[in-house]
Amino acid sequence: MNIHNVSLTTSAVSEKQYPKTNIPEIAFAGRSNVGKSSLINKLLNRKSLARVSQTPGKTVTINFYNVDDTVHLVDLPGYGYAQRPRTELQKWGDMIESYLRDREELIKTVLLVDSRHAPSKDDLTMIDWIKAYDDSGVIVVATKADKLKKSEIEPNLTMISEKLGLDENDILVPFSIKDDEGKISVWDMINMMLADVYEDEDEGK
Ligand SMILES: Nc1nc2c(ncn2[C@@H]2O[C@H](COP(=O)(O)OP(=O)(O)O)[C@@H](O)[C@H]2O)c(=O)[nH]1
Ligand SMILES: [Mg+2]
Repeated sequence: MNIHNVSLTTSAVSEKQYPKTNIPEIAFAGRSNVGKSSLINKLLNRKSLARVSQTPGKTVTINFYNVDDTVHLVDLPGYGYAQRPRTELQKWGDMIESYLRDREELIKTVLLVDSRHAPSKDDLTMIDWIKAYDDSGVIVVATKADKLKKSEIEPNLTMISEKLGLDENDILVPFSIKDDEGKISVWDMINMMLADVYEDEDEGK
């Protein structure tokens, strides 16, 4: 994809603030610090459009990045951060669930997990949630692949795939911000999904 104009459209704390434009959305979910913002920056060739934080957690917002009025890449609030007060957790859950359930523009939620570790209990809950609202196959991105030795990548992907219970409809790809391989794979998938959406729209005309 040739990217021309990218901007943060909205940093939403509630549904009312979600963009009103009807551009398809690809959302990125995963625990705090897994690399969601870094992946979005990498996809968009931007150093710090999406805020990459050293101290994860804090505000619960859904951030929408408009790419050439063609797609919104959506940075969902992270989970798995221990010191969150209960009210915050509740807010996080309500926000994510209503977004996954009700958001018409959402065409796919991509789950990010750390390529070095077994998925957490929260990751398993998240994939169940994603599957509950989309039965067309999950895309899982295993982040920080540069932190593994080359020989560790395949065995780790196999382990992650087993733990998440992935099947032939699901896709698991390694990703790193240090090279362009993962970026190309993720863009290929996004472009395929967008082609479907825009093709259907054309047919509907
Ligand atoms: N080595 C390496 N570090 C990464 C990668 N992706 C993210 N990080 C680092 O992981 C930390 C958390 O990243 P961030 O994008 O803020 O995670 P988020 O909380 O999921 O948005 C930052 O210090 C990033 O620089 C990667 O592919 N390789
Ligand atoms: Mg982030």
